[in-house]
Amino acid sequence: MKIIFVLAVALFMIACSTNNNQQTTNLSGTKPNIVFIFIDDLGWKDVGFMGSEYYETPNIDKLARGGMIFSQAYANAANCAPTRACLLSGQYSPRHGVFTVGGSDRGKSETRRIIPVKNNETLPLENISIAEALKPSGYVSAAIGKWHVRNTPEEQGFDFGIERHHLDYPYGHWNPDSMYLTDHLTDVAVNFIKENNPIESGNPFFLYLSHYAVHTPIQAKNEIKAKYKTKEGMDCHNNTEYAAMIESVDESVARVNQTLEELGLSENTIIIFFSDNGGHGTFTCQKPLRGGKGMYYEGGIREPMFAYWPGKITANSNCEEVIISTDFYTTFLDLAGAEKPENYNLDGESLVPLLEGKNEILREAIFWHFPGYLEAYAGLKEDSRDPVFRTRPVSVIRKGDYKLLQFHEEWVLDGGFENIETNNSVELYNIKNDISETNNLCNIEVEKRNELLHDLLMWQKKTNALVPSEANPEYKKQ
Ligand SMILES: [Ca+2]
Repeated sequence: MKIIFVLAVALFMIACSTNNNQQTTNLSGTKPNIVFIFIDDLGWKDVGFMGSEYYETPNIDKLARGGMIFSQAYANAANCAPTRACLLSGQYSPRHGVFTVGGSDRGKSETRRIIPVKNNETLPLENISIAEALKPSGYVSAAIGKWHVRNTPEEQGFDFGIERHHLDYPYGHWNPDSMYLTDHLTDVAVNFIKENNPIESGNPFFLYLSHYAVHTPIQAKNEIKAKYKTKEGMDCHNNTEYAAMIESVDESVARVNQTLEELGLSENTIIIFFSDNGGHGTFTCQKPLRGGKGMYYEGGIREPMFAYWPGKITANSNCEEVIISTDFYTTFLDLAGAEKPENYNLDGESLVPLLEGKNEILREAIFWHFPGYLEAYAGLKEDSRDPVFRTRPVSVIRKGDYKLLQFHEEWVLDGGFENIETNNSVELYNIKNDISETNNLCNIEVEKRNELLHDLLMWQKKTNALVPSEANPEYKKQ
């Protein structure tokens, strides 16, 4: 028994590094089919493979354990639209201006100290989407489900696009014929795979399956929900309806994988599973991470993620490298052997070396920029910085084990660097030692703070990031 345990630990410790017993496969330019399964608002702990004992995701867990689990995978933003814009464009938010959903001036004006930067709700057409970039390599692409960046998938270079309104789901997860949206999108995805079978067409496909689940409204199938009613919850994982929504996602993943297996496509297909932001504080939590959807603490931006590709990605491997959703664009180009678009900034790095089992990430840091406001959920106490907002304008850097948050209200209005020791404009955490972000090291590890702050300010300059700079005349001190 003890020997088995030691072996299991040894397998788990591969941690993106080469397994000596296995020949490393070169994956660049192999043109696999790419299936990107994108869940909406699914929190870091909302699946079995990340440790939930309440939510049941046996099919997701099976694929996760059959591939590589990423434990420090980040979304580019803490809410829906900006993460999608970054993922589809391969660029950080300052380059396309999609910072948030709707207006950046959420909440009451009298509670906002500073004028936020105006949000752009449209991913500009001149942006070269990942579908456009894959096209020269022969890829047929489909965007099925939530889009959220204006224009249409077709206008952004997808061969096929379909979302909720085409399928007649005007108000939520059910349509007037009592069809469940997660199932419906899965039907469309399965049909797309069958109709674009690369064995027949000769062209690989890119399937961007973007579920509306598990975003509000929280609506589940009764027959699944019934099971959770008798199951004991754990901590903040105890909402039967939310759990049943997650299980429907699990069924979707199973059906997509089963289709690939039946058509004999598995060995030429990479499946990536990811979510766009943290779980909604009303229905779930991501403990031990701090916060949830809408915050730039770990719970708002860290995502459950795996990559599965039988025979190519080592099973039971776990990758602790820090990665971010802008990396997918670059990764897919690498897998496709596609050229980077000319005169176009790409902010991500290819994850292919990690998938091959090598510890190779060249960049030193990743960044976020959120120059707006997101109001707190009514009546909900979360571990945000203040009770009124989930986040106020903030920029963030993660470098090595450290993470620094720069809060623009205090930075601009309370003296910036000059008063940094007292103005509460900066928070610094050692994420490795303090995953819950409880111990602010701003005035303790001063050298580290200044290093990260310098890098963050340089990055803002490099990306022409618009930062809030003007006091709000309507603000009233609370
Ligand atoms: Ca979302």
